[in-house]
Amino acid sequence: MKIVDAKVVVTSPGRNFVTLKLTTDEGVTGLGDATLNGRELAVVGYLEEHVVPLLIGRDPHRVEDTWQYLYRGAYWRRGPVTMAAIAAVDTALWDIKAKVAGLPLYQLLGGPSRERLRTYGHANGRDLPELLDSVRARLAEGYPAVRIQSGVPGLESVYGVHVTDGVGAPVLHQRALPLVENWDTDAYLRHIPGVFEAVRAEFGPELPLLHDAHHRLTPNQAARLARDLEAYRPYWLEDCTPAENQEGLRLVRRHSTTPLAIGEVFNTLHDYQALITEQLIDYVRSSVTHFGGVTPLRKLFDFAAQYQVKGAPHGPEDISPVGTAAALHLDLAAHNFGIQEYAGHTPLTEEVFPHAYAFADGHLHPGDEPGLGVELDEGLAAAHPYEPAYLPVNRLKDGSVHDW
Ligand code: KDG
Ligand code: MG
Repeated sequence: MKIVDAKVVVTSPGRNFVTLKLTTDEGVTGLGDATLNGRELAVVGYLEEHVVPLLIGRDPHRVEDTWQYLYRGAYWRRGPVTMAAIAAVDTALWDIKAKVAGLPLYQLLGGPSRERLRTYGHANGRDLPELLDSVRARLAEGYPAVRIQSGVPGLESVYGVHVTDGVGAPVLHQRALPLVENWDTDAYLRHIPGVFEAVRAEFGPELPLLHDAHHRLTPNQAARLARDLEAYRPYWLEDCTPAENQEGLRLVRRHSTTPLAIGEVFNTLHDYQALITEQLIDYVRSSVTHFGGVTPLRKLFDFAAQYQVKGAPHGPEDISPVGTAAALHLDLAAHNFGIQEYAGHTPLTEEVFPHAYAFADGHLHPGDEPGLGVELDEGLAAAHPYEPAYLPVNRLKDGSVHDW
């Protein structure tokens, strides 16, 4: 079997998605997600100019060899653009292999280790009443666990607290120029423990509560927050320090038993080496889409398992249904799966990417279609072309740029 066509499709059914579609000489197709939020066209260029010419004529069954060829063969390895491009190829090859086998991908990864996948949803509020309403809405939708993000008095906007354009669409990720948010770490650190206290008082001790600090704290500030939240037993504190500063997690760990999750911006297993072997974290957060594909994410899960660290793939709206499905197949098969973030997609996105995976009773299942179980409606995708979009940037009160 040979790859005879490789096409990159960019579409914006509410937000931008980049999809690689491979076709074989036997007419089997495979899809891979290459979406890098806010830098989408860089991955399109990498794929179209440098990867597609290497794929034509290759045997699609050589998944591991193709991964090594693209990773080691380029000499310039790692980085989000490279790894999103390689991820799309790897995912599309697994899709083809599983379709040819006539099996859902999770069967090729070892078969199911569980019946269904526990998820968490997002609750956001500009203030406490709005946040409590948002938690109620997630619980009504069936979510068994909820990430809580709250506005901070004195700040106009805070990570995760979506502003809308008046017709209900979140504008955070769809703007010609980046939205500028403001930030004050002291105000945030004073406010968040009270938010946890209020949510616990309203919903009781059993509801798993998660929180994302989105890389905004120094190790010392993160240690304080982790310690201050301990009494409310968070399920996890995510990205408490900037991802580059991995040594910082040692300080946080020394001061608190609050579980720590990190890694949505990591690209390779090497980024996790010290964090896992020193047991500084509890959950690895990488997605198939930004980690180079199913092949390396499976290796990360296996490595993490030796240290009782669990896999909890990143699942925001900017991972396409193709990337979502790929994660779900791995989650179902891996013994050390923890929880799957699931933000869902707009109805139009669901139409562009019809899929076999299903969300019911707060749990996901990848479905039993051969391959990933996701299609791409290319006609509908073409009707919703790329729109320039950036993530927000963050500034402190003195005007200097801070982590977003
Ligand atoms: O593109 C950036 C988003 O994926 C990120 O802000 C979402 O932190 C995130 C999460 O945990 O879902
Ligand atoms: Mg996050």
